[in-house]
Amino acid sequence: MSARSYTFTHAVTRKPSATVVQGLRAVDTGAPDLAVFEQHHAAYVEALKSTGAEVITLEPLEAFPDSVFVEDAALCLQECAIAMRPGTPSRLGEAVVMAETLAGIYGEVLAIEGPGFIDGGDILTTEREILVGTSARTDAAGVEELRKLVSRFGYSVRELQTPKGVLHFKTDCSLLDEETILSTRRLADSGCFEGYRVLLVAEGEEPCANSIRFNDLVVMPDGFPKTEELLRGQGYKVCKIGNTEAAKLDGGMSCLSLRFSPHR
Ligand code: CIR
Repeated sequence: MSARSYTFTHAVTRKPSATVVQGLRAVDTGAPDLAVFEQHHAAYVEALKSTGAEVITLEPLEAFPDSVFVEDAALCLQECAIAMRPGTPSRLGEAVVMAETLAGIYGEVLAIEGPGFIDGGDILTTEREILVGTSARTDAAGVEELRKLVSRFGYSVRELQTPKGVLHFKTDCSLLDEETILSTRRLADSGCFEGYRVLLVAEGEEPCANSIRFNDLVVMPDGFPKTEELLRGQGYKVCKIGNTEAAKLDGGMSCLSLRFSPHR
């Protein structure tokens, strides 16, 4: 049987909207260039498609500047899709819109109702468990509500802490295979990946910790040659995608898609 944590038949993405220039950012390094963002996004979609997956690309949502980062709006598992409750006011409505899209695929969509908050970017689903980092966007009540929803399907949820000053848990780590996690040193040093094989991103290349394993590919941002070499040396098939524009809004490879294989 193939690994459910990185074998996917489907992905959902959303094109960046013109309002993406107003997207949230921790540090202002200038607005993203929409045309370049669109090119990067198209290359990303093509990479996912090249693995044989069906990629649904939704039209831009002008009312939500950060809606290109679809990952935060939902968690998709084989058994169910769950609309998240994003922990920043300007993004709450994205989950409602995404729930409608996912209902068309899964039939029914569960939802985090609150009072807690949880962003998809704080959730790393591995073969054996679901890791959730509390952060400025995700709180303990959100994690507890998720735990209750997924326990009926046999998933165990482990609450961890996203490092201070880091937007999301997955800003600093990615799943590479059943037993391997790519991580920054600052996150791995917390001991949260005990029992996993951990590959550390090269010093100075921390932003590429946000990569994704999607079927046979490891999709990583362009411009991190030492980590790329490490991954290739370990036998992974690497695909590089430009990420300069999403990075201005603290976004990366995981943020740009929801990845799943629905069991209908
Ligand atoms: C935000 O601050 O919400 C967006 N500018 C970036 C979201 C990145 N998403 C992710 O890490 N999953």
